[in-house]
Amino acid sequence: MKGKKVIVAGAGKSGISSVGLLLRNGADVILFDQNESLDQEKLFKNFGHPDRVELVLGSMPVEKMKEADLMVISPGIALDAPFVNRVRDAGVPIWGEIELAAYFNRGRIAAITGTNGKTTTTTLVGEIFKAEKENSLVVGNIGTPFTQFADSTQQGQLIAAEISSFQLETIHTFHPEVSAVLNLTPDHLNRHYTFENYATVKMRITENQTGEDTCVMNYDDPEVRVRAEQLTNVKVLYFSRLEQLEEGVFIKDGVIVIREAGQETDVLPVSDIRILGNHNVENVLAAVAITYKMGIPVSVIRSTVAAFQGVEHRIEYVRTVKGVDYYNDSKGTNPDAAIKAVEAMQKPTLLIGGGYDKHSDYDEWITSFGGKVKYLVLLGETAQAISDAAKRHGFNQVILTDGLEEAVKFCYEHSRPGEAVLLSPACASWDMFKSYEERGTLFKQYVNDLEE
Ligand code: UMA
Repeated sequence: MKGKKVIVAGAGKSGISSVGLLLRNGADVILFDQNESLDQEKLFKNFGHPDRVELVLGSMPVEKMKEADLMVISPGIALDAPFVNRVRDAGVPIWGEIELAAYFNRGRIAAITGTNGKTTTTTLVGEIFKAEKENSLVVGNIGTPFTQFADSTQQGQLIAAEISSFQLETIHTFHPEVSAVLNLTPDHLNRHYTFENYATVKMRITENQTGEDTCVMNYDDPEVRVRAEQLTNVKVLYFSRLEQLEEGVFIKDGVIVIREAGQETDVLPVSDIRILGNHNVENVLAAVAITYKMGIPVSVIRSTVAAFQGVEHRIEYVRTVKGVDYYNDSKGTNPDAAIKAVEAMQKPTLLIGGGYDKHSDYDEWITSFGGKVKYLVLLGETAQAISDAAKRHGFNQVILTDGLEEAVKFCYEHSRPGEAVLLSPACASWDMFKSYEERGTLFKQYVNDLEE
Protein backbone atom coordinates (compact mmCIF):
# COMPACT_ATOMS: atom_id res chain seq x y z
CA MET A 1 0.00 0.00 0.00
CA LYS A 2 3.05 2.25 0.23
CA GLY A 3 2.56 5.38 -1.83
CA LYS A 4 -1.02 4.50 -2.79
CA LYS A 5 -3.87 6.97 -2.39
CA VAL A 6 -6.93 5.31 -0.90
CA ILE A 7 -10.42 6.69 -0.36
CA VAL A 8 -12.00 5.29 2.80
CA ALA A 9 -15.77 5.73 2.63
CA GLY A 10 -17.59 5.96 5.96
CA ALA A 11 -16.04 7.35 9.14
CA GLY A 12 -17.62 4.86 11.54
CA LYS A 13 -15.86 1.93 13.22
CA SER A 14 -14.83 0.23 9.97
CA GLY A 15 -13.66 3.45 8.33
CA ILE A 16 -11.56 4.66 11.26
CA SER A 17 -9.98 1.25 11.62
CA SER A 18 -9.26 0.99 7.87
CA VAL A 19 -7.59 4.41 7.89
CA GLY A 20 -5.39 3.26 10.79
CA LEU A 21 -4.27 0.15 8.92
CA LEU A 22 -3.63 2.08 5.70
CA LEU A 23 -1.55 4.71 7.48
CA ARG A 24 0.48 2.02 9.27
CA ASN A 25 1.22 0.55 5.86
CA GLY A 26 2.32 3.68 4.07
CA ALA A 27 -0.80 4.76 2.17
CA ASP A 28 -2.25 8.28 1.95
CA VAL A 29 -5.94 8.46 2.75
CA ILE A 30 -8.95 10.51 1.74
CA LEU A 31 -11.55 9.83 4.42
CA PHE A 32 -15.03 10.53 3.05
CA ASP A 33 -18.31 10.59 4.93
CA GLN A 34 -21.66 11.87 3.68
CA ASN A 35 -22.54 13.22 7.10
CA GLU A 36 -21.42 16.85 6.99
CA SER A 37 -21.84 17.40 10.71
CA LEU A 38 -19.16 14.96 11.92
CA ASP A 39 -16.74 16.36 14.51
CA GLN A 40 -13.52 16.77 12.50
CA GLU A 41 -11.27 17.40 15.49
CA LYS A 42 -12.50 14.24 17.21
CA LEU A 43 -12.01 12.20 14.04
CA PHE A 44 -8.41 13.30 13.58
CA LYS A 45 -7.57 12.28 17.14
CA ASN A 46 -7.90 8.67 15.92
CA PHE A 47 -4.96 8.89 13.54
CA GLY A 48 -1.25 8.50 14.16
CA HIS A 49 -0.35 10.43 10.98
CA PRO A 50 -3.12 13.04 10.58
CA ASP A 51 -0.96 14.82 7.96
CA ARG A 52 -1.56 11.85 5.62
CA VAL A 53 -5.36 12.00 5.96
CA GLU A 54 -7.58 14.38 4.02
CA LEU A 55 -11.12 14.60 5.30
CA VAL A 56 -14.00 15.17 2.85
CA LEU A 57 -17.49 15.52 4.28
CA GLY A 58 -20.84 15.79 2.50
CA SER A 59 -19.99 15.17 -1.14
CA MET A 60 -16.82 14.45 -3.09
CA PRO A 61 -15.84 16.02 -6.44
CA VAL A 62 -15.33 13.49 -9.26
CA GLU A 63 -11.82 14.91 -9.83
CA LYS A 64 -10.85 13.86 -6.31
CA MET A 65 -12.29 10.40 -6.87
CA LYS A 66 -10.06 10.01 -9.91
CA GLU A 67 -6.95 10.68 -7.79
CA ALA A 68 -7.46 7.42 -5.90
CA ASP A 69 -5.91 3.99 -6.54
CA LEU A 70 -8.56 2.24 -4.42
CA MET A 71 -11.70 2.88 -2.39
CA VAL A 72 -12.33 0.94 0.83
CA ILE A 73 -16.01 1.07 1.66
CA SER A 74 -17.76 0.64 5.02
CA PRO A 75 -20.45 -2.04 5.24
CA GLY A 76 -23.28 0.42 5.96
CA ILE A 77 -22.87 2.09 2.55
CA ALA A 78 -24.98 0.56 -0.22
CA LEU A 79 -23.08 -0.43 -3.34
CA ASP A 80 -25.62 1.35 -5.53
CA ALA A 81 -25.25 4.68 -3.71
CA PRO A 82 -24.73 7.40 -6.38
CA PHE A 83 -21.22 8.34 -5.18
CA VAL A 84 -20.17 4.68 -5.25
CA ASN A 85 -21.36 4.45 -8.85
CA ARG A 86 -19.32 7.52 -9.71
CA VAL A 87 -16.18 6.08 -8.11
CA ARG A 88 -16.72 2.82 -9.98
CA ASP A 89 -17.25 4.72 -13.25
CA ALA A 90 -13.98 6.54 -12.60
CA GLY A 91 -12.29 3.12 -12.77
CA VAL A 92 -11.32 2.99 -9.09
CA PRO A 93 -11.42 -0.55 -7.60
CA ILE A 94 -13.77 -0.95 -4.62
CA TRP A 95 -12.89 -3.17 -1.65
CA GLY A 96 -14.86 -3.70 1.51
CA GLU A 97 -13.23 -3.35 4.91
CA ILE A 98 -13.06 -7.16 5.18
CA GLU A 99 -11.25 -7.39 1.85
CA LEU A 100 -8.67 -4.86 3.06
CA ALA A 101 -8.17 -6.99 6.17
CA ALA A 102 -7.90 -10.16 4.06
CA TYR A 103 -5.12 -8.54 1.99
CA PHE A 104 -2.97 -8.22 5.13
CA ASN A 105 -4.11 -11.24 7.13
CA ARG A 106 -1.75 -14.13 7.90
CA GLY A 107 -3.98 -15.98 10.40
CA ARG A 108 -6.41 -18.90 10.02
CA ILE A 109 -9.96 -17.64 9.58
CA ALA A 110 -13.22 -19.26 10.64
CA ALA A 111 -15.91 -17.00 9.16
CA ILE A 112 -19.50 -17.16 10.30
CA THR A 113 -22.55 -15.81 8.53
CA GLY A 114 -26.30 -16.44 8.50
CA THR A 115 -29.34 -14.38 9.40
CA ASN A 116 -29.37 -15.14 13.11
CA GLY A 117 -27.07 -16.61 15.71
CA LYS A 118 -23.91 -15.14 14.16
CA THR A 119 -22.88 -13.22 17.24
CA THR A 120 -23.50 -16.05 19.72
CA THR A 121 -21.76 -18.60 17.49
CA THR A 122 -18.81 -16.31 16.74
CA THR A 123 -18.41 -15.50 20.43
CA LEU A 124 -18.44 -19.18 21.36
CA VAL A 125 -16.01 -20.07 18.56
CA GLY A 126 -13.77 -17.24 19.82
CA GLU A 127 -13.92 -18.60 23.38
CA ILE A 128 -12.98 -22.08 22.18
CA PHE A 129 -10.11 -20.65 20.13
CA LYS A 130 -8.87 -18.64 23.11
CA ALA A 131 -8.98 -21.74 25.32
CA GLU A 132 -6.67 -23.38 22.78
CA LYS A 133 -4.45 -20.40 21.89
CA GLU A 134 -4.40 -17.23 23.95
CA ASN A 135 -3.62 -14.88 21.05
CA SER A 136 -6.82 -15.81 19.14
CA LEU A 137 -8.99 -13.00 17.81
CA VAL A 138 -12.73 -12.30 17.49
CA VAL A 139 -13.48 -9.74 14.77
CA GLY A 140 -15.97 -8.49 12.19
CA ASN A 141 -19.62 -7.51 12.33
CA ILE A 142 -19.58 -8.43 16.01
CA GLY A 143 -18.11 -4.96 16.65
CA THR A 144 -14.32 -5.12 16.33
CA PRO A 145 -13.27 -4.34 12.76
CA PHE A 146 -10.94 -6.98 11.29
CA THR A 147 -8.67 -4.19 9.96
CA GLN A 148 -7.79 -3.28 13.54
CA PHE A 149 -5.59 -6.38 13.80
CA ALA A 150 -5.21 -7.80 10.28
CA ASP A 151 -1.72 -6.42 9.62
CA SER A 152 -0.34 -7.75 12.91
CA THR A 153 -1.74 -11.29 12.60
CA GLN A 154 0.68 -14.19 12.56
CA GLN A 155 0.84 -17.46 10.70
CA GLY A 156 -1.42 -19.97 12.45
CA GLN A 157 -3.19 -17.41 14.64
CA LEU A 158 -6.85 -18.38 15.09
CA ILE A 159 -9.45 -15.82 14.02
CA ALA A 160 -13.22 -16.05 14.58
CA ALA A 161 -14.91 -13.59 12.20
CA GLU A 162 -18.59 -12.67 12.16
CA ILE A 163 -19.36 -11.62 8.61
CA SER A 164 -22.54 -9.83 7.48
CA SER A 165 -24.16 -9.75 4.06
CA PHE A 166 -23.10 -6.09 3.79
CA GLN A 167 -19.48 -7.14 4.26
CA LEU A 168 -19.68 -10.04 1.81
CA GLU A 169 -20.86 -7.76 -1.02
CA THR A 170 -17.37 -6.29 -1.32
CA ILE A 171 -14.98 -9.23 -0.91
CA HIS A 172 -12.68 -10.36 -3.71
CA THR A 173 -10.07 -12.70 -2.20
CA PHE A 174 -11.33 -13.15 1.41
CA HIS A 175 -10.70 -16.84 2.09
CA PRO A 176 -11.80 -18.55 5.30
CA GLU A 177 -10.41 -21.99 6.07
CA VAL A 178 -13.78 -22.86 7.61
CA SER A 179 -16.92 -20.91 6.77
CA ALA A 180 -20.39 -21.37 8.22
CA VAL A 181 -23.89 -20.48 7.06
CA LEU A 182 -26.13 -20.84 10.11
CA ASN A 183 -29.55 -20.12 8.60
CA LEU A 184 -31.20 -17.99 5.91
CA THR A 185 -34.42 -16.04 6.42
CA PRO A 186 -35.37 -12.67 4.87
CA ASP A 187 -33.45 -9.69 6.28
CA HIS A 188 -32.01 -6.38 5.03
CA LEU A 189 -34.39 -6.41 2.06
CA ASN A 190 -34.21 -2.61 1.80
CA ARG A 191 -30.53 -3.07 0.88
CA HIS A 192 -30.57 -6.34 -1.11
CA TYR A 193 -34.13 -5.96 -2.52
CA THR A 194 -34.93 -9.71 -2.78
CA PHE A 195 -34.34 -12.75 -0.59
CA GLU A 196 -32.56 -14.43 -3.48
CA ASN A 197 -30.05 -11.56 -3.74
CA TYR A 198 -29.53 -11.62 0.01
CA ALA A 199 -28.95 -15.40 0.10
CA THR A 200 -26.61 -15.23 -2.89
CA VAL A 201 -24.53 -12.58 -1.15
CA LYS A 202 -24.39 -14.68 2.03
CA MET A 203 -23.13 -17.68 0.06
CA ARG A 204 -20.19 -15.60 -1.19
CA ILE A 205 -18.53 -16.58 2.10
CA THR A 206 -17.54 -19.81 0.26
CA GLU A 207 -16.46 -18.05 -2.95
CA ASN A 208 -12.68 -18.38 -2.50
CA GLN A 209 -12.68 -21.64 -0.56
CA THR A 210 -11.14 -24.76 -2.08
CA GLY A 211 -11.35 -28.53 -1.66
CA GLU A 212 -9.00 -28.20 1.35
CA ASP A 213 -11.55 -26.02 3.16
CA THR A 214 -14.91 -26.66 4.80
CA CYS A 215 -18.25 -24.94 4.86
CA VAL A 216 -20.39 -25.76 7.92
CA MET A 217 -24.07 -25.70 6.96
CA ASN A 218 -27.39 -26.10 8.76
CA TYR A 219 -28.98 -29.33 7.52
CA ASP A 220 -32.36 -28.40 9.04
CA ASP A 221 -32.75 -25.12 7.13
CA PRO A 222 -34.10 -25.85 3.63
CA GLU A 223 -32.78 -22.56 2.24
CA VAL A 224 -29.28 -23.43 3.47
CA ARG A 225 -29.44 -27.08 2.43
CA VAL A 226 -30.49 -26.37 -1.16
CA ARG A 227 -27.50 -24.04 -1.49
CA ALA A 228 -25.13 -26.52 0.22
CA GLU A 229 -26.09 -29.13 -2.36
CA GLN A 230 -24.93 -26.78 -5.12
CA LEU A 231 -21.48 -26.21 -3.61
CA THR A 232 -18.73 -27.91 -5.62
CA ASN A 233 -15.57 -26.00 -4.67
CA VAL A 234 -15.53 -26.79 -0.95
CA LYS A 235 -16.26 -29.67 1.47
CA VAL A 236 -19.57 -29.37 3.35
CA LEU A 237 -19.97 -30.44 6.97
CA TYR A 238 -23.59 -30.35 8.12
CA PHE A 239 -24.93 -29.83 11.61
CA SER A 240 -28.46 -30.82 12.59
CA ARG A 241 -30.59 -30.44 15.70
CA LEU A 242 -33.34 -32.63 14.29
CA GLU A 243 -31.76 -35.51 12.37
CA GLN A 244 -29.02 -38.07 12.85
CA LEU A 245 -26.62 -37.59 9.96
CA GLU A 246 -24.32 -40.02 8.18
CA GLU A 247 -21.59 -37.40 8.52
CA GLY A 248 -21.76 -34.24 10.59
CA VAL A 249 -22.51 -32.85 14.03
CA PHE A 250 -25.86 -33.80 15.55
CA ILE A 251 -27.67 -35.04 18.66
CA LYS A 252 -27.88 -38.72 19.52
CA ASP A 253 -29.60 -39.85 22.73
CA GLY A 254 -29.34 -36.33 24.15
CA VAL A 255 -25.60 -36.06 23.42
CA ILE A 256 -23.91 -33.88 20.80
CA VAL A 257 -21.77 -36.13 18.59
CA ILE A 258 -19.40 -35.64 15.70
CA ARG A 259 -19.57 -38.36 13.07
CA GLU A 260 -16.95 -38.35 10.32
CA ALA A 261 -15.33 -41.08 8.22
CA GLY A 262 -17.18 -43.76 10.17
CA GLN A 263 -15.84 -42.47 13.52
CA GLU A 264 -18.17 -41.12 16.18
CA THR A 265 -17.02 -38.82 19.00
CA ASP A 266 -19.19 -37.68 21.92
CA VAL A 267 -18.85 -33.98 22.69
CA LEU A 268 -21.26 -33.25 25.56
CA PRO A 269 -24.88 -33.77 26.67
CA VAL A 270 -27.32 -31.11 25.41
CA SER A 271 -28.41 -30.67 29.04
CA ASP A 272 -24.93 -29.25 29.82
CA ILE A 273 -25.57 -26.24 27.53
CA ARG A 274 -26.37 -23.17 29.63
CA ILE A 275 -27.83 -20.84 26.98
CA LEU A 276 -31.63 -20.89 26.47
CA GLY A 277 -33.67 -22.06 23.47
CA ASN A 278 -33.44 -24.45 20.51
CA HIS A 279 -31.78 -21.78 18.39
CA ASN A 280 -28.90 -21.75 20.87
CA VAL A 281 -28.54 -25.53 20.59
CA GLU A 282 -28.09 -24.91 16.85
CA ASN A 283 -25.49 -22.23 17.57
CA VAL A 284 -23.58 -24.68 19.76
CA LEU A 285 -23.77 -27.43 17.10
CA ALA A 286 -22.37 -24.98 14.55
CA ALA A 287 -19.57 -23.85 16.89
CA VAL A 288 -18.64 -27.47 17.60
CA ALA A 289 -18.49 -28.24 13.86
CA ILE A 290 -16.47 -25.12 13.07
CA THR A 291 -13.88 -25.56 15.82
CA TYR A 292 -13.59 -29.31 15.21
CA LYS A 293 -12.78 -28.55 11.56
CA MET A 294 -10.23 -25.95 12.66
CA GLY A 295 -8.47 -28.76 14.51
CA ILE A 296 -9.31 -27.86 18.10
CA PRO A 297 -9.25 -30.90 20.44
CA VAL A 298 -12.71 -32.12 21.47
CA SER A 299 -11.75 -31.85 25.17
CA VAL A 300 -11.21 -28.08 24.73
CA ILE A 301 -14.48 -27.70 22.79
CA ARG A 302 -16.37 -29.66 25.48
CA SER A 303 -15.16 -27.66 28.49
CA THR A 304 -15.62 -24.28 26.77
CA VAL A 305 -19.17 -25.03 25.59
CA ALA A 306 -20.15 -26.22 29.06
CA ALA A 307 -18.89 -22.96 30.61
CA PHE A 308 -20.40 -20.60 28.00
CA GLN A 309 -23.06 -18.23 29.34
CA GLY A 310 -24.14 -16.40 26.19
CA VAL A 311 -23.93 -12.91 24.81
CA GLU A 312 -25.05 -9.44 25.92
CA HIS A 313 -28.29 -8.13 24.29
CA ARG A 314 -29.37 -11.62 23.22
CA ILE A 315 -32.25 -12.80 25.48
CA GLU A 316 -30.13 -11.39 28.32
CA TYR A 317 -31.69 -11.59 31.77
CA VAL A 318 -31.55 -8.10 33.31
CA ARG A 319 -33.36 -8.07 36.64
CA THR A 320 -36.54 -9.13 38.47
CA VAL A 321 -38.65 -6.20 39.75
CA LYS A 322 -41.84 -6.81 41.74
CA GLY A 323 -41.83 -10.45 40.64
CA VAL A 324 -41.48 -9.53 36.92
CA ASP A 325 -38.44 -10.77 34.95
CA TYR A 326 -36.94 -8.29 32.46
CA TYR A 327 -35.02 -9.55 29.40
CA ASN A 328 -32.96 -7.57 26.92
CA ASP A 329 -33.03 -8.94 23.38
CA SER A 330 -32.07 -5.71 21.62
CA LYS A 331 -30.12 -7.86 19.17
CA GLY A 332 -33.46 -9.24 17.94
CA THR A 333 -33.17 -6.94 14.92
CA ASN A 334 -35.33 -8.92 12.51
CA PRO A 335 -38.60 -10.92 12.82
CA ASP A 336 -36.86 -14.29 12.78
CA ALA A 337 -34.60 -13.41 15.72
CA ALA A 338 -37.57 -11.96 17.58
CA ILE A 339 -39.56 -15.17 17.03
CA LYS A 340 -36.74 -17.14 18.66
CA ALA A 341 -36.88 -14.87 21.71
CA VAL A 342 -40.67 -15.12 22.11
CA GLU A 343 -40.39 -18.89 21.76
CA ALA A 344 -37.77 -19.01 24.51
CA MET A 345 -40.06 -17.16 26.98
CA GLN A 346 -41.72 -19.39 29.58
CA LYS A 347 -44.05 -16.79 31.23
CA PRO A 348 -46.82 -14.40 30.09
CA THR A 349 -44.85 -11.63 28.38
CA LEU A 350 -45.15 -7.89 27.78
CA LEU A 351 -43.24 -7.49 24.53
CA ILE A 352 -41.54 -4.25 23.47
CA GLY A 353 -40.90 -4.01 19.72
CA GLY A 354 -40.55 -1.74 16.71
CA GLY A 355 -37.72 0.35 15.30
CA TYR A 356 -35.97 1.13 12.01
CA ASP A 357 -37.86 0.10 8.87
CA LYS A 358 -36.08 -2.65 6.87
CA HIS A 359 -39.30 -3.50 5.00
CA SER A 360 -39.71 -6.74 6.89
CA ASP A 361 -42.88 -8.76 7.11
CA TYR A 362 -44.18 -9.02 10.69
CA ASP A 363 -46.99 -11.58 10.23
CA GLU A 364 -45.00 -14.64 11.23
CA TRP A 365 -43.70 -12.88 14.34
CA ILE A 366 -47.24 -11.99 15.44
CA THR A 367 -48.48 -15.53 14.85
CA SER A 368 -45.59 -16.92 16.92
CA PHE A 369 -46.97 -15.20 20.05
CA GLY A 370 -49.05 -18.33 20.73
CA GLY A 371 -51.15 -16.73 23.50
CA LYS A 372 -47.99 -15.90 25.48
CA VAL A 373 -47.86 -12.16 24.75
CA LYS A 374 -50.05 -10.03 27.01
CA TYR A 375 -49.27 -6.60 25.51
CA LEU A 376 -47.32 -5.60 22.43
CA VAL A 377 -45.73 -2.24 23.22
CA LEU A 378 -44.41 -0.48 20.12
CA LEU A 379 -42.06 2.35 19.28
CA GLY A 380 -40.13 3.69 16.31
CA GLU A 381 -40.64 3.95 12.55
CA THR A 382 -42.35 0.59 12.20
CA ALA A 383 -44.81 0.93 15.13
CA GLN A 384 -47.86 1.56 12.94
CA ALA A 385 -47.03 -1.19 10.42
CA ILE A 386 -46.55 -3.73 13.22
CA SER A 387 -49.76 -2.58 14.93
CA ASP A 388 -51.67 -3.04 11.64
CA ALA A 389 -50.19 -6.53 11.21
CA ALA A 390 -51.11 -7.46 14.80
CA LYS A 391 -54.69 -6.33 14.34
CA ARG A 392 -54.98 -8.23 11.06
CA HIS A 393 -54.17 -11.35 13.07
CA GLY A 394 -56.73 -10.47 15.77
CA PHE A 395 -54.13 -9.35 18.33
CA ASN A 396 -55.52 -6.09 19.75
CA GLN A 397 -53.51 -5.56 22.94
CA VAL A 398 -51.25 -3.08 21.17
CA ILE A 399 -49.85 0.07 22.77
CA LEU A 400 -48.05 2.77 20.78
CA THR A 401 -45.42 4.74 22.70
CA ASP A 402 -43.07 7.61 21.90
CA GLY A 403 -39.91 5.97 23.14
CA LEU A 404 -38.15 3.22 25.01
CA GLU A 405 -38.36 4.80 28.45
CA GLU A 406 -42.12 5.24 28.08
CA ALA A 407 -42.42 1.63 26.89
CA VAL A 408 -40.54 0.33 29.95
CA LYS A 409 -42.76 2.48 32.21
CA PHE A 410 -45.93 1.08 30.61
CA CYS A 411 -44.69 -2.49 31.16
CA TYR A 412 -43.73 -1.73 34.76
CA GLU A 413 -47.22 -0.38 35.47
CA HIS A 414 -49.13 -3.12 33.63
CA SER A 415 -47.26 -6.31 34.59
CA ARG A 416 -48.00 -8.67 37.47
CA PRO A 417 -45.72 -10.96 39.50
CA GLY A 418 -44.94 -14.13 37.54
CA GLU A 419 -44.82 -12.31 34.19
CA ALA A 420 -41.93 -11.21 32.00
CA VAL A 421 -41.02 -8.10 30.03
CA LEU A 422 -39.02 -8.66 26.87
CA LEU A 423 -37.39 -6.05 24.64
CA SER A 424 -37.12 -7.86 21.31
CA PRO A 425 -37.81 -5.28 18.60
CA ALA A 426 -37.78 -7.40 15.38
CA CYS A 427 -36.26 -4.26 13.86
CA ALA A 428 -32.90 -2.55 13.67
CA SER A 429 -32.29 0.36 16.03
CA TRP A 430 -31.09 3.04 13.63
CA ASP A 431 -34.27 5.18 13.64
CA MET A 432 -33.84 6.22 17.29
CA PHE A 433 -30.48 4.85 18.47
CA LYS A 434 -26.89 4.62 17.25
CA SER A 435 -26.87 0.85 17.50
CA TYR A 436 -28.63 -2.13 19.03
CA GLU A 437 -26.02 -1.98 21.79
CA GLU A 438 -27.06 1.56 22.70
CA ARG A 439 -30.75 0.52 22.64
CA GLY A 440 -30.08 -2.50 24.86
CA THR A 441 -27.87 -0.57 27.26
CA LEU A 442 -30.52 2.15 27.66
CA PHE A 443 -33.20 -0.50 28.21
CA LYS A 444 -31.10 -2.05 30.99
CA GLN A 445 -30.55 1.39 32.50
CA TYR A 446 -34.32 2.14 32.53
CA VAL A 447 -35.00 -1.30 34.05
CA ASN A 448 -32.30 -0.85 36.68
CA ASP A 449 -33.87 2.50 37.62
CA LEU A 450 -37.29 0.92 38.35
CA GLU A 451 -38.35 0.90 41.98
CA GLU A 452 -38.81 -2.42 43.78
N1 UMA B 1 -22.29 6.58 5.83
C1 UMA B 1 -22.20 7.32 4.68
N2 UMA B 1 -23.05 7.01 3.64
C2 UMA B 1 -23.97 5.99 3.71
C3 UMA B 1 -24.04 5.22 4.92
C4 UMA B 1 -23.18 5.55 5.96
O1 UMA B 1 -21.40 8.24 4.56
O2 UMA B 1 -24.70 5.76 2.74
C5 UMA B 1 -21.40 6.89 6.94
C6 UMA B 1 -22.14 7.36 8.18
O3 UMA B 1 -22.36 8.75 8.17
C7 UMA B 1 -21.23 6.91 9.31
C8 UMA B 1 -20.46 5.73 8.71
O4 UMA B 1 -20.73 5.70 7.33
O5 UMA B 1 -20.31 7.91 9.70
C9 UMA B 1 -20.95 4.44 9.34
O6 UMA B 1 -20.45 3.32 8.69
P1 UMA B 1 -21.19 1.91 8.87
O7 UMA B 1 -22.66 2.10 8.81
O8 UMA B 1 -20.60 0.94 7.92
O9 UMA B 1 -20.89 1.53 10.40
P2 UMA B 1 -19.56 1.12 11.18
O10 UMA B 1 -19.49 1.97 12.39
O11 UMA B 1 -18.38 1.08 10.30
O12 UMA B 1 -19.99 -0.36 11.67
C10 UMA B 1 -19.88 -1.46 10.77
C11 UMA B 1 -21.10 -2.35 10.92
N3 UMA B 1 -22.31 -1.59 10.60
C12 UMA B 1 -23.14 -1.91 9.61
O13 UMA B 1 -22.96 -2.87 8.89
C13 UMA B 1 -24.33 -1.03 9.37
C14 UMA B 1 -21.20 -2.91 12.33
O14 UMA B 1 -22.25 -3.88 12.36
C15 UMA B 1 -19.88 -3.64 12.66
O15 UMA B 1 -19.93 -4.04 14.01
C16 UMA B 1 -18.69 -2.69 12.45
O16 UMA B 1 -18.70 -2.20 11.11
C17 UMA B 1 -17.35 -3.40 12.68
O17 UMA B 1 -17.11 -4.38 11.72
C18 UMA B 1 -23.41 -3.51 13.09
C19 UMA B 1 -24.67 -3.92 12.33
O18 UMA B 1 -25.73 -3.46 12.69
C20 UMA B 1 -23.44 -4.28 14.41
N4 UMA B 1 -24.59 -4.77 11.30
C21 UMA B 1 -25.74 -5.26 10.58
C22 UMA B 1 -26.44 -6.38 11.31
O19 UMA B 1 -25.79 -7.06 12.13
O20 UMA B 1 -27.62 -6.63 11.01
C23 UMA B 1 -25.27 -5.77 9.21
